[in-house]
Amino acid sequence: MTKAEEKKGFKEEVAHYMKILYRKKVSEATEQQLFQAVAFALKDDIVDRWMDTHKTFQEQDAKVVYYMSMEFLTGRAMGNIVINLRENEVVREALDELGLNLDAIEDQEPDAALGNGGLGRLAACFLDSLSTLGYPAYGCGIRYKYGMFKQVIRDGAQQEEPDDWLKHGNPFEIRRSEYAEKVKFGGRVVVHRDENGKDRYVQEDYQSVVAVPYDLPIVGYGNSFVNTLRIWDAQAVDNFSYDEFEKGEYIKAVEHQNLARTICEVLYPNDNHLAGKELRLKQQYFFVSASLQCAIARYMTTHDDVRNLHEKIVFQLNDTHPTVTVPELMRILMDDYGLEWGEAWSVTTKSCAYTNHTIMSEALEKWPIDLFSRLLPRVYQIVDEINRRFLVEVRERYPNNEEKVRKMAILYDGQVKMAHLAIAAGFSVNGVARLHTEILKNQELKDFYELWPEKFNNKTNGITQRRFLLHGNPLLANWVTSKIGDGWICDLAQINGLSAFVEDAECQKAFMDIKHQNKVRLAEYIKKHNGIDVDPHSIFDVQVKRLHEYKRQLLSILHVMYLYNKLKRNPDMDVHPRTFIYGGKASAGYERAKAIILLINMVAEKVNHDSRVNGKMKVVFIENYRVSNAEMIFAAADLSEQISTASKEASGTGNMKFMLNGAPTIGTMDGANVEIVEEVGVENAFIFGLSSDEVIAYEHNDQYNPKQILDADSELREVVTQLVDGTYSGGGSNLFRELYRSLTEKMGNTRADQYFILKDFRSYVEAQQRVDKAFRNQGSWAKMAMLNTAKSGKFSSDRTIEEYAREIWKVEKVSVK
Ligand code: NBG
Repeated sequence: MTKAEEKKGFKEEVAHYMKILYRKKVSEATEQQLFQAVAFALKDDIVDRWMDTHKTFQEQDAKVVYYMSMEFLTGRAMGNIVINLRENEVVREALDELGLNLDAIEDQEPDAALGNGGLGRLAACFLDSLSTLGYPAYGCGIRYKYGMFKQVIRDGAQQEEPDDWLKHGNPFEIRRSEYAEKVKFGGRVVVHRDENGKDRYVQEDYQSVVAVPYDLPIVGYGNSFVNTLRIWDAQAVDNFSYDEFEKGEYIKAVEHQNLARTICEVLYPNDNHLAGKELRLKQQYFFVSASLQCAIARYMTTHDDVRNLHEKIVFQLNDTHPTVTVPELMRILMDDYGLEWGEAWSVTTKSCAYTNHTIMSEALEKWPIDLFSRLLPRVYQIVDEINRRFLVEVRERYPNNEEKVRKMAILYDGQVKMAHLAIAAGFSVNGVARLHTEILKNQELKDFYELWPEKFNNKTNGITQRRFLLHGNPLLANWVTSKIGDGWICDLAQINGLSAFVEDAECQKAFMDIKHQNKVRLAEYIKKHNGIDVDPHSIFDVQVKRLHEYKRQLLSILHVMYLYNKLKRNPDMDVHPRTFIYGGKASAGYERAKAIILLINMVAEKVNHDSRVNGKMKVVFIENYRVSNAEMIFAAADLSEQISTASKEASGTGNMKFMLNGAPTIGTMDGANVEIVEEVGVENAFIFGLSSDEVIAYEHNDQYNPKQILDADSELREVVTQLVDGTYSGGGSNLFRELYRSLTEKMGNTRADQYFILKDFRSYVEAQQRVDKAFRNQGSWAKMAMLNTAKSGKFSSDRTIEEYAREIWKVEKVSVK
């Protein structure tokens, strides 16, 4: 087909769907209707490939990865689909000819925000890579009715509004009611002896819901390969149980309905923190049980012995959230397929692998045994037996060491420890950056590592360059392609080809021009959304990520306050103008994180209106940070703030997105920063602060004394005092008192300044001075920025997925003609 024919065909399809969906002509449609019709036209292209992909899986009897995750932060789909189908030009021009603009239409799509932060976004990047590389996979998750809340800033404070992302319907999804599964909760377990004298465990008097899957296509780049993200919705059994109703059990019948209604209602908005709520455990079991039943049923349509399941299926557990996969798989294999314990254990332990994403203790999942056993009585029996057998093994290995037994037990102290269960049953345990994996092996999971060193391995995270460069930064993407060809799109290692141009003055200029244009684009966004004028010539110093104390947004805003004090005293101080840009959500119940947002906004209010300094510094908090505006923010950043307390950030992935877009890192030696610095060279980053070993040593020896630091540093003392002297709180002293106390006092069991903000302050200030100096030499800055892009090859999620595929999953690529 010629391009003209393709465009004609596409326009006809849009007109066709406009008619079918809305009984309208394209010229009469609303913007949302245009989005829907264009989406359906694209879906038309996708579905054939999707069917072919699945036919090929079947024909080749391919081994399939099931990526089990409570979160998939996919963001918008349309732009990515257009790019991956390689129809960008055709679609864009066809729409142009209709007087429409693809970008404006893309803007009509709500973000699919079925995730909190890095963990959910990683899952989404992984799906993109799995499809692009041609690995058969299902993402398995929940179709939350309300995704991550919408953040609104009122009077400087965060407020949460529901994210009704399905309001207009999701044109890309397909409801597959024929694959619905029943999921049971509560009741009790009874044992029946069957005709062969075998005990059968049966759950009775339970409540149940029907899990209905919705499939979303995950389109690979340029390869006709389409995997499936299968997210489950809950429905009441039989809509309303008239049986129960007639028996007078009206309340019970309504309870079933309510269970179905609540289970998929909302994503818990916690990042690196355990919610610990009964409903959360229900969500976990709900999607795990449905996904497993479905996966096994699918396997059994073409195989006859479930004992070989692990040859064709692998379940990757994205953190401990889906760990009930282990006992649920055991249950299905034993109770539904009649396997003996040993047989079922053999299959389970060959098919489950676990990824750890954090060492933060408040994120480690532990469920009270009474809750767990009440909600999942049969599953609990199985966990109990796994624990019993596991402890036999521990005692054999460490005789007379009950301390070990206590530390390692899956059931202890009235709790079910999900990480221990995942490690005991998984054949692989991985961390998400080299440093993180080392900390797991030598500190957090040391006992397990000593018992099973062979299970432990590292898989450093990655990001998809298709979304975060090709889609998010088209100017730079085109320029890179003009220099080194387009091989980088599917093989990011090739981007190292740019290294040859970093000394070239013309290339430096071109690179910086593109950055400038992207900064202008962001400045317009800020003007529109915040009403603030920012200067695109200033340094765009950016910290966007979830709000969390360990990520230390407080450290950077204290630095802003410090700089402001200095500039007020000396308005002629020689600093390059800066725009400090923040964005990120705080979990709705996390008061301290919310206070930090308020502080940032109060500082912004003051600084931006102070004519003595606002030519040199501005502070902006971008409301409702999410995947869609993130793409634009990364493209416009000069400096990437990655300043977590060393040892606390498992990997980070934002750090990689900034690097790819040519922003050097100011950061600690934490998470994947370590590997970023290794790739780009320490001279092309701004490293500061305690090392992870130093932090861990302080945590053990309890020798850290923040008071001493404050006593010795009057400028820092001034800044910290400003938290409570009314400088930023309209004269009142209470708004930030709690923050102040967290820095200066021991509170309950937590040390004063537990994240070493005061300790690292001076070294951070000094690193910021190096940034200021470096930026003034635009030639050498351009070189540094370009080198960041050039050396980002390692951080493609394609590389990460290749490692998972080869070293953990043992899956093969499949090609679809
Ligand atoms: C997060 C870590 C990040 C990491 C992502 C993805 C959790 C529990 N962990 O450092 O904090 O990049 O996981 O691995 O959300």
